[in-house]
Amino acid sequence: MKITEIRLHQLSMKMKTPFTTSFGTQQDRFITIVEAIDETGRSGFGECVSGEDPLYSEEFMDASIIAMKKYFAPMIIHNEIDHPDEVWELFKPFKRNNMAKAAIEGAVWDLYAKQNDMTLAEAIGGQKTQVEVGISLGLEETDELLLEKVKEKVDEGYKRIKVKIKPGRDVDMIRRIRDRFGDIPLMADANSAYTLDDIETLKALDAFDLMMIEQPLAAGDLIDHAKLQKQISTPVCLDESIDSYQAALGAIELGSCRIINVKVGRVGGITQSIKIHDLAQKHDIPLWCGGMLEAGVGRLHNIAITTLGNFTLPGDTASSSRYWYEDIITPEVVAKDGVVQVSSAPGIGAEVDFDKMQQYLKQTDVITEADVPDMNFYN
Ligand code: OSB
Ligand code: MG
Repeated sequence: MKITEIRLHQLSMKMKTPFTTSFGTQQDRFITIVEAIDETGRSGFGECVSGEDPLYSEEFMDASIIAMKKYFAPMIIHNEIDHPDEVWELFKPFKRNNMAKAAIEGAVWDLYAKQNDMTLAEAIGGQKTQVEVGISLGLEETDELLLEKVKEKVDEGYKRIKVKIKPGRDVDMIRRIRDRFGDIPLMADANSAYTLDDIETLKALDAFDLMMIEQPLAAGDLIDHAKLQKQISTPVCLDESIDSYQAALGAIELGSCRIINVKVGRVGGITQSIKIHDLAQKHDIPLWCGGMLEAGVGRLHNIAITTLGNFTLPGDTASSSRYWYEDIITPEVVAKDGVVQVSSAPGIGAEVDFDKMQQYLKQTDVITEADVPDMNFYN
């Protein structure tokens, strides 16, 4: 395929409610929608999930936009591609910047699927026609407020409830949720807020039969996570730590986790996600798809990857309306009783609605052949 133009639509979207994790609170979400256009004028879409600031990981949106404009978009325009798996190889000279790489690669995957009249799920080899989803609830000012949110989401039928924890907002808060809601499928996400010095707190969480504890320790701490997993019965799930296929391999070999949260952006795209999927499957490590407070395009990519067989646990991809007053796609993503139907329309399965997107649009950068720099790594 020949991609002649890439557009970077930069959006500022306000979430319905603020979202608080152990690393901060956010309500404004800056999102870049990547549109890759082929010579017939057909468009494929990807979404860059980088945060506004480098708090979740080292990537942040301003840097991702530069990386896409300067390196990844020109590289795609300069090269003819037969299959989206080639994109990761093309990008290889450039280190990391996984969320920027994944956003461009995602647009190529969508375009490839549309050119071949397939759904994105079919293009990546997924079989499911519907996927199960849970919900991720941020920290609230008080436990009472969180309990109200949990009630609302249990009533809406989400397949599991994930709550954020941090030191001081952990054992008692989880106990209150268990006391109130009995044996609902419940898990906790620490976003790296603990160290092995907190072992007694982490052991205390074993009493609550959590499905898993997500990323208790820092991203680089595969060895400490392995030590922790030996001392607690709750399965450790890694999120931030799994930033590559190699990291997944390391975590599995060291016993750092029993479950992996796959985020397409964090690992550098769909091709890498499939590689990690196949590795985890071989080692009986179940997967689920994590969320990054995505707009509709990213949400649809998440659904597509979840159709792969080893995504056996409910992911974070809740309804568009849980985040946005109006999403940028038609139709929006809807979870009913914790189940999202996989669209049978080609590619991501919904239209990017430019009328709806207009209200959020701050800037569109257009990259064409004229923007391909004369540098030897482009050969
Ligand atoms: O750790 O999973 C996380 C949001 C932003 C950054 C990191 C995380 C999250 C979430 C929200 O938990 C998931 C979602 O609903 O999109
Ligand atoms: Mg997480």
